[in-house]
Amino acid sequence: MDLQALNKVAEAMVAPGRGILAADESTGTIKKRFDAIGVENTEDNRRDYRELMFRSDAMKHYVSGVILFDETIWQNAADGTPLVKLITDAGSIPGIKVDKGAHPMPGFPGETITEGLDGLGERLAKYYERGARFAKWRAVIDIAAGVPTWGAIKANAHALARYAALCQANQIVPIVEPEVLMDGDHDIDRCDTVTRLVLKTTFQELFEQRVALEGMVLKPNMVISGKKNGARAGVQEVAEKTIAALKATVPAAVPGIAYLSGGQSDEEATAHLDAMNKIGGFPWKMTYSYGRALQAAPQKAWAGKKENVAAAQAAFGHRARMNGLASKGEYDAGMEKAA
Ligand code: 5MM
Repeated sequence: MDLQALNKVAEAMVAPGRGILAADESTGTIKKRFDAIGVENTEDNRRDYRELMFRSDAMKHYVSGVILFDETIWQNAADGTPLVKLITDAGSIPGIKVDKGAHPMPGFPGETITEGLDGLGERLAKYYERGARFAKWRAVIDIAAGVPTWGAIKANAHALARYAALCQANQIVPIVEPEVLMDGDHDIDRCDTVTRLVLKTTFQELFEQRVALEGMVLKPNMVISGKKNGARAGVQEVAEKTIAALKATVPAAVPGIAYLSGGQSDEEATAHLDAMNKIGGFPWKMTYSYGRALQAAPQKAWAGKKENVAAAQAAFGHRARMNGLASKGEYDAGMEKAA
């Protein structure tokens, strides 16, 4: 393992002003997104949609890396150019989602364990050959009555650490994503407690599996109220509590934090990232690795029609620019209206 080279990639992924586009929706998840805009979930439509983002100007300025799904990394654009080449030509880094999804965890009702470790070394070597320089694995931790349990947190953290070690052995930077869901009715303090335990456990497992922290990127949830909570915390409280939780659990050797949006609205996700960077005083770069919060607007603008490609690229460019500014603490909500 060449740690210096891994660190260089990790630093580039979280470079100020840029962030990561999470375009790694599996076929089932992209179907849900396409259903919402009345688009048939065919291989060509998935390709056309992703191609329009990868060809957009925003890629050159605000997108440090793209997380791809297995189908996409092997796909060519309509003119035969590999989609991976469109990404590298834009100066962005191709990445790959390598987990095989969160599955019900036997003996732990209501909880999941992320699978995909078998044969992962060989898969990583093939992805590296195709151009991937980072990977992603997502563990899913729900909050509900009696959940999460210690057993599920520990098993998911262990799998994340095994995955991260395999990535580094194959010269690929692991994005470590332990996502505490915001789907429930819990308050922000419950999210705070669970997030701290999950992060603490994850870093203990990373240590035990000898993962070099300088060669990874953390993709956590923010500390935030559940979506169904009647009295959701405001932007400043989310920013302060997220920074405090991370300072207490994430070692300074990690180059950067790239947050997931987790179901926040576009503007909420941008405002939270911006508020954290305005506060500052932490040892890591903080940026975005958004899926829904970057893509909801372009999907709506595109609606599967060729004549809407420019409008979709503009919508994507706007969100990417807003988040790029937020990664430097230079965003202002007024910019949304102005645009
Ligand atoms: C883009 O969505 C990714 C997951 O797709 P699957 O559910 O099909 O595996 C997801 O892992 C994503 O990368 C992160 O959760 C962040 O996305 P959001 O939408 O939360 O920012």
